[in-house]
Amino acid sequence: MNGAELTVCALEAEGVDLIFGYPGGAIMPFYDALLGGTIRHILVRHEQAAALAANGYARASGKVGVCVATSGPGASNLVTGIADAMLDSVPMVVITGQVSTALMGTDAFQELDVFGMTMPIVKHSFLPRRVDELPEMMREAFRIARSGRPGPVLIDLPKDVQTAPADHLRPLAPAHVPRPAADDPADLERALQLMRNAQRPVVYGGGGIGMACAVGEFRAFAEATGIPTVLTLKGLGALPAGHPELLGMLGMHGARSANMAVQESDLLIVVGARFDDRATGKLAEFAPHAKVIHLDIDAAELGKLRRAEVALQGDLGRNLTALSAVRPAIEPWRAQCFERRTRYATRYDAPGRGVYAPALLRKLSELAPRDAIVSCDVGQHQMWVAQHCLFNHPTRHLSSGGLGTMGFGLPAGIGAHFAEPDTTVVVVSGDGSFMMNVQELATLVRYQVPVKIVLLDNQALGMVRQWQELFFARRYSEIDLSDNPDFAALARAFGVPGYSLSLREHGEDALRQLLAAPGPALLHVSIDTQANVWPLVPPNHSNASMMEPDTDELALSA
Ligand SMILES: Cc1ncc(C[n+]2csc(CCOP(=O)(O)OP(=O)(O)O)c2C)c(N)n1
Repeated sequence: MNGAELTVCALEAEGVDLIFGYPGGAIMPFYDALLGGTIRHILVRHEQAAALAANGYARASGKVGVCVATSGPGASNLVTGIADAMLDSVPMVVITGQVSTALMGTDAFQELDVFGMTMPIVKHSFLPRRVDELPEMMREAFRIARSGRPGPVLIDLPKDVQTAPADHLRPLAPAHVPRPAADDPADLERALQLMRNAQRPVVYGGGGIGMACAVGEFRAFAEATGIPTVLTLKGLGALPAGHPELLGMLGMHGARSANMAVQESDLLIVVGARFDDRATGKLAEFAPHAKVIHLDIDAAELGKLRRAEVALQGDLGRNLTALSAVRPAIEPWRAQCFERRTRYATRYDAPGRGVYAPALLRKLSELAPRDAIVSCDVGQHQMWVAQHCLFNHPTRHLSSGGLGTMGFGLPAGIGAHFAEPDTTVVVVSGDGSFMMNVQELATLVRYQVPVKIVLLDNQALGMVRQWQELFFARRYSEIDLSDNPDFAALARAFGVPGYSLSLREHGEDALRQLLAAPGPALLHVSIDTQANVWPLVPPNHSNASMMEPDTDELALSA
């Protein structure tokens, strides 16, 4: 056995049965070792897609996603996918080949300091110099990736470490990650006291709920306390769509009733969320009257952007269960919140015969199985997915929230399929984003991955166009994509059935046809080139100042 074979055995010992990657010189011993093992390797067509597929796999399954690339350009192509995992707290182990230790620092062929390059975007990194370091290092890499606040861990494997004899070594059993304790009863009692005294409490739930596997406890908490709840982009699904306590998403493109409730609240119970600026708007004016109870596993988040009256760092599920003991007497507040939810509910009866993207996405969500996974790209369509698709669990909604990575949707959707081969996976993309990882159509075909793609084509970098319209006096700069290829024909050229849709009245049939396709399929949808996402809180404004289509933009910027 050599170091590479030992590495493969260590992956197997960690329960890894699938990895995404792309080979090259410095990682060849590892690829050779794969031939003798049980791990299935998915060959993507660009390393960025390997990192994003591992990322999507981890988001959908909760398991650690693994990707592999060679040194130099292979490693640098992974960077965006690693950063994406870091900003969205996704557990990943990233293995890169490195030149032999004797050549390191000599500008050898395909030598890049990936350890240094990725330092700010990983939870931890390893660069073993001796084969003896491998067993402990592999176990630590997986422990770190999945413990506490999850994140990506890099293993940069020099070629001579991969080829070194390792017969005297064995992989270690996976590390046990103990569940954190609940918090101090005195802190919990202070939180309960704040809840008892609150007149206008709101729960603000984020991605941490899903990652802590605390969805059940969160739902029980919402039902026991009856506190109106808003969710972040990454928290969507923590309460299922249509849940009686759910007001909707908060933030820049949030629901009016959700943002109004937060702004008026006198107690904010923040659960696995981090006061991201897309959620809070202008921080100084966010929930100005609210005291804060903040529950988060990461001590660095507590008090980072907003002081908390009570900070609870312990186990989310246990703390939520402890806080479920109180049901504040807040009937008038509940009635006011839920009345506004009805009053400001989305309408889908837009005029015209063209496809209205929000209505199409709502229909897609109604026609797809309840547990379908929607993986989206970045831009207007991403916000429409968050606003109009119906999510029943956070793992059903794959969206690049922190980094906003165009090109995320298709590879993450591929990863999700491999995590749950029997689940319907839909990729919703834009004409700009789709081109960033379009080569992965070849991966769909090679593995017959039955991902369904809905490509919303507005012939523009729509979200940038919208901002130029609203905040740069319609001075449009480099957003035109009217020379797009024929996407349905492009899909067919790869071997993926491609259809087109441009009339609203054909929308339902087209979606049914797409969902019924036995393998991968793409629906190219022409939408209004001027469509905007509403409502919108202008950047650096309070969430109280939501723009609607007819808002006077000058009045707002005053
Ligand atoms: C890799 C990357 N480059 C640039 C951006 C900036 N950006 C955000 S949204 C957007 C436009 C996306 O266009 P498209 O995919 O067509 O989606 P649409 O907004 O039209 O729905 C751009 C350029 C980004 N988020 N990611």
